[in-house]
Amino acid sequence: MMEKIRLLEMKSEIAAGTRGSSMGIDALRIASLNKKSNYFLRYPLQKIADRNDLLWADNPTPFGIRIEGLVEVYQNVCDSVSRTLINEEFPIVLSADHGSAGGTIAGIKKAFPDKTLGVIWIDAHGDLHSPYTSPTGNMHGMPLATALGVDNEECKVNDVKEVTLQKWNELKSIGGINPKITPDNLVFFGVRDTESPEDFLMDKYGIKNFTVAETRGKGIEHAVKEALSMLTNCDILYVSFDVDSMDPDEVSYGTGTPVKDGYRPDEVKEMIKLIIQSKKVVAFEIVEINPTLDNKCNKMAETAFKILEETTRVIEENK
Ligand code: Z70
Ligand code: MN
Ligand code: MN
Ligand code: MN
Repeated sequence: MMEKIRLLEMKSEIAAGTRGSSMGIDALRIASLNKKSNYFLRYPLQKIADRNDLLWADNPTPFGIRIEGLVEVYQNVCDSVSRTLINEEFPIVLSADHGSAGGTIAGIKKAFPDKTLGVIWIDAHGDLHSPYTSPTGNMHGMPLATALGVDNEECKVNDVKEVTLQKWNELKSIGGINPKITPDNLVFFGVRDTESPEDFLMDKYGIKNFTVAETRGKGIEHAVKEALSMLTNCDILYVSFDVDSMDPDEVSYGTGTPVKDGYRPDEVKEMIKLIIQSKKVVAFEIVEINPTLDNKCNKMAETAFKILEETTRVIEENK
């Protein structure tokens, strides 16, 4: 049986500090047309409402910038992802900034409340901040903390307004289950740019990070096998692919927060393929493509599109 796929388009870029990732999905479309691929005609595509209108408004919550908009984004993504899963379709979330991923995790848990969910997070960043610890106030640095239900108040550096904390608590509770994942069921690949409050959490909970060097040293296949063996207690998995996990020189800096010494595109493609072949993955997300920053025309989106197309093929041949 072939897996039925549904594309979910979420153009929210309110959680990023740099403008332009909302154009990332259209950049993927252009890449598909240039490749004469009918990818975007092959699958049903559902657009999810964003709150990018807030980009033109004042933001009253400095340590959770546009957090009130992100509550709506989480809710909308959660509803679409859970409906897709309940219809026995596989959601591929094409998203602008990584803030959406907290909503995706909420949607998976809403659809499968009794299943143990594991998360494989391929990213240069840990995205483990809370309003108390964020160095920037950008919400795309916080989705995993909402999924884990951690505030990390021990590492508090910001004085956070009551209204921000109220919205933060709303974010954590979307989907009706909090926490949605436990730290032992979270595995990182490629994380190399964290702040000390994130390091504190990774140490405290023993969150495994396969660094780029470790992944290469062990070989992709062995590293993925090891990651999956850490998640054997999980019934289902979610793969979140932030394109800044890749080396900026390989993808022409076409992302908001490039970090040097990342993966080559062929490495992440292989990694994702092997993870999907475990047959436990129920949702996949790709985020943070920013064509306005690309110094080589549309190279990032073209590279990301190849990975997306191959990933989709593996999902289809899975069942
Ligand atoms: C930094 C912060 C981040 C993605 C940047 C960066 C977070 N730790 N996440 N790009 N995807 O501002 O919290
Ligand atoms: Mn990220
Ligand atoms: Mn990142
Ligand atoms: Mn485990």
